[in-house]
Amino acid sequence: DQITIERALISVSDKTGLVELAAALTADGVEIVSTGSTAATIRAAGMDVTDVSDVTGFPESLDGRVKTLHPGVHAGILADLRLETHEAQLTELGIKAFQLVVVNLYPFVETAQSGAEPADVIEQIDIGGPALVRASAKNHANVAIVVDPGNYSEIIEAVTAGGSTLKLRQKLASLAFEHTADYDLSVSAWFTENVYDQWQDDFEALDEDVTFGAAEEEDDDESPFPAGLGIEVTRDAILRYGENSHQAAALYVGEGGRGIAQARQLHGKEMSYNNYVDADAAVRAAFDFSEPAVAIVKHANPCGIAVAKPNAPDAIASAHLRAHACDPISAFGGVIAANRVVTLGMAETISEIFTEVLVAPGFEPAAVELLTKKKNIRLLELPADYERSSLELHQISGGLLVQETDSFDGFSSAGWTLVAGREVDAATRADLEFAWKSCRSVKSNAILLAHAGASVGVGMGQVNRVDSCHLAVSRAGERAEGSVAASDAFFPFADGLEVLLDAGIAAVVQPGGSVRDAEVIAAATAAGVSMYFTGERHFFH
Ligand code: 93A
Repeated sequence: DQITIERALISVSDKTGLVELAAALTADGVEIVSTGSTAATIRAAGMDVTDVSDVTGFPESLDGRVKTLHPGVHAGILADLRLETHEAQLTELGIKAFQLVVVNLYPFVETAQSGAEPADVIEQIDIGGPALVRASAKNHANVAIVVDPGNYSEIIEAVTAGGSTLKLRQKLASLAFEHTADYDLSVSAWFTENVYDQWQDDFEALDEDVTFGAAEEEDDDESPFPAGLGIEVTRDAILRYGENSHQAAALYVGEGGRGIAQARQLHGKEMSYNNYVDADAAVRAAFDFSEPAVAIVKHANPCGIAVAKPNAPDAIASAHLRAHACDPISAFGGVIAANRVVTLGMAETISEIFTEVLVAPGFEPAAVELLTKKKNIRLLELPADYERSSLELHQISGGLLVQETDSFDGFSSAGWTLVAGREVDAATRADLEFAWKSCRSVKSNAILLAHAGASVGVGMGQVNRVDSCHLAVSRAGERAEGSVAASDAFFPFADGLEVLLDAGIAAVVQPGGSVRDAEVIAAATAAGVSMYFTGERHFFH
C-alpha cells in the first residue's frame, strides 16, 4: 500500500514551510506543479517548477477564479490506478497522475474578520482549492493530501522513506474533509450573519417610528401590539453551531435586556445554541417561584423541579437534591437553574453529576472554586435584576408570531373550585399549588406529579394527554402513590385521569372546561380523589 511520490501539485495561500517542502521534494526527484504565486515562490528559491497552465494548456483566468479547475488536473488526481481502465485512459488522454497534493485555502476567515467589503470577502471563497482537496481525499488510495503546514514534516519523512502509506493517506484524508467542512461552515456563518445584519437594519428602521410599550397619543388602537416591534438586537456572539453541527448560529442580544442573553459566563466551554435554549427554559422554571427553587432541564423540558422552605438549612442545595431525585437518568448532561446564589453545598453535589450548564443569580466563591475544576461545566451568572422579556417571539416562515409572556401569577388555590372529593389539607394544597405552577414550564401536553415541594414524575411533550399521564406515572414509580397531579390543560376524556387514579394519586388540579368535564369529575369522585378546577390553562409549546 506504499505509493512512491513522483509528481506533486502544490497550491497554497499560506506559504509557511513551502520552500523547505519544495526543497525536500526536489531533493527526492519529485516533479512539482504549482499555481501562480506558489510557483513564483518556489522558483524564486531557485528550484524547478511546472506552471499549472502548462499542464492544462489553459491560462489561469478570470482573475484567478479558474486556475486548477480543469480535467488535466482533476483526472490526474482522481484516477484510481488500481484499475487498468483508469490507467489506460490517462495514457490515452496524455495526463500524468499526481501522488501528492498540497493545498491550503484562500484566507476567507481572516479576510471576513478584517472588516473587508463583502465583495472582497466573497472573492476569498476558495472554489478550486476545496475541489483539489476533496478530490485527493476521495482518492486517498492513490493520493496523499496535505492541507496543513503542520503536516509537512510527516510527508517529507514519508517521501524520504520511499512513499506514503495507506494509513498516513487515510489520516490525511480525514483531516482534509474536516478542513473543507470547517471552511464551508465559516462561509455559511458569514452569509447568515449578513442576513441578520439586514434584519437588524429593518428593526432599527422600525424603531424610528414605533417604540414598543410607549403608546402614541394619537394611537387609538387598543392592542398591546404596535404596527412595528421596534426591537433592537445586536449580534453578541457567533455560536459554535446551531441545533446541529451543520447549522450556523449566532446570539443576538436585545437592548436593555436582563435575561439569559445578558448572563455572564464565569467558566467553561463556549455556550452553544442548545445550551442557551435549555438555560432559558431552566431559568424560566426556577424563577417562577419566589421561594428557593431549582429546575433541571433537558431538551427544553424540566426533568426535575423543586422548591425549599426559605429558612431550611442550605435551602438551594436541598431544592437541587430533590429536583435531581425526580429523574436522575434524564438529569445526566442537564442544564440546571437556581433562583438563589449557588452554595458550596449545592456545588459539591453538582460536581459529582455530569452537567452542561449551571445558571444562577450568583455563586459563593467556594462554589466557583470547586466547580471550575470541572472543565465541562459552564457557569453562567444572571444579571442581578434578572427579568424575562415581556414578549415572546416565534419565527414562522416569512414572519414572526409575537405573544405576551405567560406571566399570569394567580397561582393561589384561593380561586380554585373543588369539583370532586373533599377539601385537602394544607400540605396537599401547597403541593397542588406547586404542581400547578411547575407544570406551566413543561411542554404540552404536560402532566406533573409532585410531593413535598418537588416533582416526582413529569410527562411532557406528548401528542395526547393519556401518554403524558403514563409517562409521569412510570417516571414516578412508587412515588406516584399519594402524590398530587397537575395537568396544564383540561382532560378531554376520563382516560388520562384514570391512569393517574390507578397509580394512586391523592389529588389533582386542572383547568377544567372540557365538554366531558362531568365524566372526568365522576371518575375522580368514584375514586375518592379531590379535584380542583383553576379555570385557567397553561399551554407551553
Ligand atoms: O480561485 S479558485 O477558487 N480557483 C481555482 O481554480 C483554484 N486553484 C487553486 N482558487 C484556486 N486555488 C487556490 O489558490 C488554492 O486553494 C490556494 O489557496 C491558492 C493558491 O494560489 P497561488 O498559488 O496563486 O497563491
